[in-house]
Amino acid sequence: MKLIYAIVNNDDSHMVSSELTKGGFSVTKLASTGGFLMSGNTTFMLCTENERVEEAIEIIKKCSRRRKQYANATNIGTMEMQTATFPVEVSVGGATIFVTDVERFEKV
Ligand code: 2BA
Repeated sequence: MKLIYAIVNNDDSHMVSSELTKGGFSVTKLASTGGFLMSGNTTFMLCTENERVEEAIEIIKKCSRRRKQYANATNIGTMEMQTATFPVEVSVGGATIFVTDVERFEKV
């Protein structure tokens, strides 16, 4: 068994969730926050047989778009010691995926 973690944009999460469920996968959705942009995203946890990992990843890929988002970069001025923030464009997604081994899987 493998455990897949997939971090996706909130705007894609409904589609990812419904397509995985349609595909017969059991998924858990967690509300998460990206450490860099400090904005909300969605983390899916999905445990499945080794043979179905690629199928799950394909569904997640198909439903997750790459987007441009803006982060506020801070520039601390040296002369007047003023703090200025300015937007920096960042490319986010489609999905960030981790696949780990599962030592034991039980439903009791
Ligand atoms: P965030 O941490 O909010 O990152 C959003 C986007 O900002 C990233 O998109 C990347 O393009 C950029 N970014 C992140 N950290 C950066 C840094 N230190 N310097 C410059 N740019 C940086 P993605 O790579 O597509 O990541 C989307 C979200 O997936 C991340 O949101 C985070 O929640 C998660 N993630 C990505 N890589 C991860 C990792 N290695 N471990 C854990 N979570 C990760």
